Formats: sequence, structure tokens, C-alpha cells
Amino acid sequence: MKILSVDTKPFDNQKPGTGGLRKQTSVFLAPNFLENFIQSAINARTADGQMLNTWVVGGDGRYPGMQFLPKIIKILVANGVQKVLVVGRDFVAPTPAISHIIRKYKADGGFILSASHNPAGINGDFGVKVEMDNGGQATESFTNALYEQTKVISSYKTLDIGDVDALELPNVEYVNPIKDYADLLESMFDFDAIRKWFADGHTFRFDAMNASTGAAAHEIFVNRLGARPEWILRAAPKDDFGGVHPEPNPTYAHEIYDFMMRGGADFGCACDGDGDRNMILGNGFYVKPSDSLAILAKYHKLVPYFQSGLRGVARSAPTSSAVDAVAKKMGLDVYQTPTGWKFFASLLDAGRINLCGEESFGQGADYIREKDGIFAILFWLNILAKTGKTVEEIVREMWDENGRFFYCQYSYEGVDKSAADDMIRRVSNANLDGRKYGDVTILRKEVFEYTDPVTGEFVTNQGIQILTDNGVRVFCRLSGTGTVGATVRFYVERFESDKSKFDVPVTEYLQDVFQFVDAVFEFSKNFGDIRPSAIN
Ligand code: G16
Repeated sequence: MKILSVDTKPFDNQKPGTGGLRKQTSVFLAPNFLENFIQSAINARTADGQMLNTWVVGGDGRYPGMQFLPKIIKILVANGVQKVLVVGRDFVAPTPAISHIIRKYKADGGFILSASHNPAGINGDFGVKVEMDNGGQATESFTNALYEQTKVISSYKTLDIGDVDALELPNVEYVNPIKDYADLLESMFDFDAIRKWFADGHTFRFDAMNASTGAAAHEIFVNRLGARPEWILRAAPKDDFGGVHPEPNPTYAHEIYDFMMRGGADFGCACDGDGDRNMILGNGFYVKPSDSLAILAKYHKLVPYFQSGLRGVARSAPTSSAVDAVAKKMGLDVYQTPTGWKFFASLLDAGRINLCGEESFGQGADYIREKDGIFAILFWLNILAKTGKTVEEIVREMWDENGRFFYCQYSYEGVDKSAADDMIRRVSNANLDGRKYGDVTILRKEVFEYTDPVTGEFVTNQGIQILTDNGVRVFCRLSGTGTVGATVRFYVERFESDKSKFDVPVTEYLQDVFQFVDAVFEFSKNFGDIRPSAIN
């Protein structure tokens, strides 16, 4: 095989965001755009002279992943990779299953061709997540090194193989991840108890949103646990997800949300495009992701995998403090990290935590280094099966014991980027401590910074946090996963111990907090009277 060196020029827009490089599909289709990024990742990975032997390539099935696969294989082999493990013959697999394959086959890392929960297709988004040899997303320092490479790249390597199909090269091996992934999860949870829960007549719905989780859901919930096949909705993967915005929240997964609010089943759930996020729904009851994390921590002893207990838990800073309250009662360490699953990896690697999660509909644990939607769903099924309680009873008991952390995330998607940057800069630099807004006084405003307690890696500008004298915590940051303009996210939380108030609708309960947020950030003054595009 002849190795070619192809001249190229840097692109100025290849800085990865919260979860890899994400762009509109049309941007990725520009000549050399993909090639530059892949070669830059390899350059960053081999900068210290290390060879890459085994590399995993998988994806959530979105267009044009399948068309990109031969190009990526050729670049990897031309750069000396001995074995390319392609996950799934049909090249569709959930991100957590791919993370497991990287770890199981002791690969040097991998590429996951996914833009996660973003819509797909020619008018949607595409992305590449770069995975390390622990099966987790690139660390902050590696991401910075990769970005530096994208700025100076002048050529990439590929193979001249004429008409030979790159997928048939002797270096390429196919791995079916579904069995491995299902086996792994079956080894962790009490499948006998869950089987009995289904056999007892409980009803279930899972929405795969036409994306990557349908096959795994069928294998796990139907084949292994006895759910009915028709309970797995939108299971067949489509390369444009059938036009669905595969984000499991009440806004975008409204079909299953509405169905469950009408009392459609005992338990409902959904995963995002690449299967690492989840939404949990009871009969007429929606579980906030932050509450879900707290509940997993509370009930961990019911799960065989966690039988010997947790050492610690972690949450991202914008996630509500519900898990802190539960974990402190159990004597567990609690870590607060910046947004981005990559920040959990070192804590998991060092054994300081074994459970973690985020408000952005993701929970996970130390068996892999990605969040995992089906893991969270099985965890809930395990809790329901072992306690005999409903989803609503489980959540209400947690509130009764710990108080309720009223919490809401308001997102404004696709707003003007320079205005959003200006707003963040202005509030970051303002001296607001002690300042009064009506009856409310700001106790402390801080720009969130983090020093990784394991690696010492330091990051700053990870969002703005405000604490007030009436017990409110506000967090604001710009999304790192959007592709058009900017997405401003406000996260607000207020603790309530008065049980008589637990049933007040969240948005009503937090209404005055939102007026305070608007006054501090001057949001409507700068962006007009726009409604949030998602309230979760
Ligand atoms: C990615 C990261 C998550 C993070 C999320 C935040 O999720 O892996 O850890 O919470 O982004 O999204 P945003 O920056 O839009 O608020 P995913 O599922 O998109 O890979």
C-alpha cells in the first residue's frame, strides 16, 4: 500500500467544544475539513513519538459517517495504526458501547462520529468525539494540543489503494458491540428482579428517537428482560434520525413525554442520538436529571455492581445540589466539576468517585468513561423492581427526606454570538457582591474555575455562579455543543424544606428568580423579549 502525503491548509474553526468537534454537516463536507481534524488528532496523540496500534471508529449512524469511514481508515493506516476496530457492521452504536469496546480491546483511543443530541442529516449537524485509551473523551489539555495542531497542519497522510475498498483492508476488524455492551450491563444490574417486574405486568416505553440505541434496547429490554417489542419506539436507525431532534427532554422528546404525562405506562424513558443521555418518566411524572442522580446515589446498594458501596460522587457545577444532600448523609465525598464528561474521567480513573452525573440528562459510573443512557434506565428499573414503588413515590420520598431542590434550566438557542459573549464578559467582570436587586442581595458572584484534584489541570471561565441571600443559586454558561450562533443557558436552583410547597410547578416557584436573573444579566434588554427555546 502506497502512503500519500496530501497538502492542506488549516481551518480556523476546528476548536472542539464540550464534547468534541461539532459543526453543521455542510461544514464537515468541505474538502479536507474532516481529514485535517483526524490528522491533527493523530499528530497530537503521537507528538511524544508514541505509536498508535489499535484504534476504534464508531458512530451514531448519522450522515455522512458511513461515507467518512473509508477516509478515516486510510488516514489511520497511513499513520501506522495496525488495527482499526470498526464498531458495528452497519456502523451504528451508542457512545457508551463504543467506550466499552475501547476499554475491552485495550485500544489506544477512538473516534466517535456523532454530534450527540443535535439533529442530523444534510441540514443538521455532524461531529467527531476523540476518545482516549481509557474510553473517555479527550482531556482538556489534549483538546488544547489537538487544537494547536489544527492551526498549523500542512498535510495529511492517506493510502493510495486504487479501487480497493478501505473497509476490506486486512487492518480492519469489525466488532459487534451490542452483545458485549448488553453482557456488561447484565453483569451489573439485577436482571432477575427486573424480569419479574416486567412479568408482573408493569408497562414500559423506550424512545430510541430513530438513532443509535434501538438495537441495544431491543436486545436488553426485550430479549433479556421480557419487555414487549412494541414498547421500543422509533427503534430503526435512520441517517437523518427521520428529522427528529434526538434530545431526550420534555421539549424535543415531547411525544413520549406527553404520552407519559397522560399516564401511558408505568415507566417511560428516552435516549439521545448517541445513547449517552437519558430522560426518566413515571406515570404522569417527570424526573429532573439532577433529582435522578440523587436517587441513583440514594439507592445504589440495590444494584449488584455497587454492592460494596460508593466511594464518592460527582456532579457538574450547574447540576442541582440534590445529590450533595443525599451523598453527605451517606458520608460520601462530593466533587463539583465544570460541564463536560471529560472532567469526571480523572476522578473515575483514580477511584475517587464511582457515580456521576449532569443536569444535561446524563449519568454514568466507573465501568466506562462515558455517560450512558441505558445504564441510567436499568438503574431505575432495578430500583423500581427491588422497592416495588412507583417512580413518583421514589422521588417524593427523596424530597421528604432531604427537602426539594427546585431547579430549572432555561436555554436560548441560536442567539447572537457576539452579544452573548459580551454579556458573559460584562457579568464576569462586574463587581456584584453585596449588590441589591429589589429585595435580593447577591452574596457572591464567581467565575467558575476548577483545578482537577487528580491531575492538577486548571481551567477557568467555565461559567458564572451567583449565590443570593434568599438561598438561590444561579449558574450561566454558553453551550459548547451548539453549531449556530450561541446558546445561552441559565440554571437556577432554590432549596425548599416546606413540604406544603413541593407541588408548586417549578417554573411558577422560580418565577421571581428568573426576574432577578434578567435584571443581573440584562438579558431581555440585550436580546429582546424572547422565550427560552427549551425549559428543562
Ligand atoms: C456534552 C458533554 C456533556 C455536557 C454537555 C453539555 O454532551 O459530553 O458532559 O454536559 O455536552 O452540553 P452544552 O455545552 O450544550 O450545555 P453530549 O451528550 O452532547 O456529548
